[in-house]
Amino acid sequence: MPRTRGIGKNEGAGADEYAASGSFSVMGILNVTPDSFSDPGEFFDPEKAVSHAIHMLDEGAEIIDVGGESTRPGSDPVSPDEELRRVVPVIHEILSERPDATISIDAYRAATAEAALEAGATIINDVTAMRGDERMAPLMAEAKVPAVLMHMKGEPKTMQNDPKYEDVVREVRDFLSERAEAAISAGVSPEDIILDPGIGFGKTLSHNLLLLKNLEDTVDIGFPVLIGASRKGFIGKLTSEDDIGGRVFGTVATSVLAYERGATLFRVHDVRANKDALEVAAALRRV
Ligand code: PMM
Repeated sequence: MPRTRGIGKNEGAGADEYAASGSFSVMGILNVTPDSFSDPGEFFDPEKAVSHAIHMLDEGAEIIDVGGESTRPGSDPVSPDEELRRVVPVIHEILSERPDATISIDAYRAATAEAALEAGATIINDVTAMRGDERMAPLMAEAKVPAVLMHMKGEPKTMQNDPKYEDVVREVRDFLSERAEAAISAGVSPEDIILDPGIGFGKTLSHNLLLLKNLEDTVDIGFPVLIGASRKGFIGKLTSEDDIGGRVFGTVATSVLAYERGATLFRVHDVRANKDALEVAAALRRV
């Protein structure tokens, strides 16, 4: 079970209280996978994964989001055992090197999330918003840790095949409100709920832009909002940047624009660049 509650700098605070503080947290992405779109195989080796996590903590990440299954468009699921083999030792090792690190587990299977919590993770990041495994809602309720509920249309294998909405902003807002209510009915504390519009998950370029532009609609639901736009395809389209590592500048723009609209958590690959930009944006808000 989790050793600490709360996110990032605010140890002990609920997610809601954290948002009210006007601060932000950078969540560094650690994909322990051979096939994620942005860093394919780079951190599949556990030693490399741990040293990258330490690097991101040194760059100012408040949270490390550890995932063992790629959710890139077109990807296939991995077996539950394989997912566990990838993430659990890495979480143990990060915490043995940095006992104060806050670890989030990027998983939709309750068994994976539970094993990660036992290994010391203290946040659950579920891209299916509890729809991928019926045991996830009771686990979130029992574990009493912050939980990210994300919008996704369809599933990773096919989600980018011509996604359609009548009104993407309204549909994503309605979905996230409904999921937050479902979590509360299952016993999750409202203070632990974090919402995420799911940039790139069953969305075209214009869907992603509309969601970012109208992010206040997601913020107005009343929970802290996480944004995960880092290096995603729509940034490559806008900047004509095929090299995924070259999408950092576009990513930084999305972070600052999302912060201005009320997001407080930023799931990114390039911690330093995003953190510096967000520090400047936060200073402007404070003056
Ligand atoms: N994106 C990816 C994976 N997990 N979790 C949340 N909450 N939000 C996201 O946008 C998100 C996620 C896919 O991106 P990656 O392959 O770079 O990890």
